[in-house]
Amino acid sequence: MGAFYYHDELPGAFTDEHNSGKPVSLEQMEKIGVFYRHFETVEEVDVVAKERNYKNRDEIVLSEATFPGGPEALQAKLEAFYKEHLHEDEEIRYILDGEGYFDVRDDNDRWIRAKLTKGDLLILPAGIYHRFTLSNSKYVRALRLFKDEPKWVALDRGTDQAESSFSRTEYLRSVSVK
Ligand code: KMT
Ligand code: NI
Repeated sequence: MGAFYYHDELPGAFTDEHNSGKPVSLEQMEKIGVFYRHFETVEEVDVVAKERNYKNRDEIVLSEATFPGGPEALQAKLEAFYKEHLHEDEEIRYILDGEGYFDVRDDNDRWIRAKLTKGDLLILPAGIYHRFTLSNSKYVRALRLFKDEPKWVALDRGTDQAESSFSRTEYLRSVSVK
């Protein structure tokens, strides 16, 4: 089941839990445009996929045992996922096994951490600043859903490309009217 809380902003490995003890409600997540559901079966995910017109999907596995290039290559990949960025499309993930942390910025630019485990579906809107990491168990298997050709290029915060992107402008407009 998903857990949502403010990141403690304390030093330590980014794969640590970093739970500040300040929970965040699902209403708060909705206000910043984040969609969350827990589903026992992939059939239930299929219903949402149909409603939202996600026609395609693939599977991603991140684990020290199977990552091409071994643990060092996985660590490098994790560091890339953990750089604050946005995408021009939604980021849609359904956790099949293992666990991971998605951090998203709230409306005051503070990090909210979503701890996801098996059965959790998370949809990040296009244009929201976020980052991802595995937990210390260093293992996740997830479905990635998308509409057509996915635009998964990460636009890093602080670049003109991210700040002036269509998705950023639209995202800020959408949360301002909520
Ligand atoms: C991403 O884009 O950050 C990822 O795909 C992370 C792994 S999905 C659980
Ligand atoms: Ni991303």
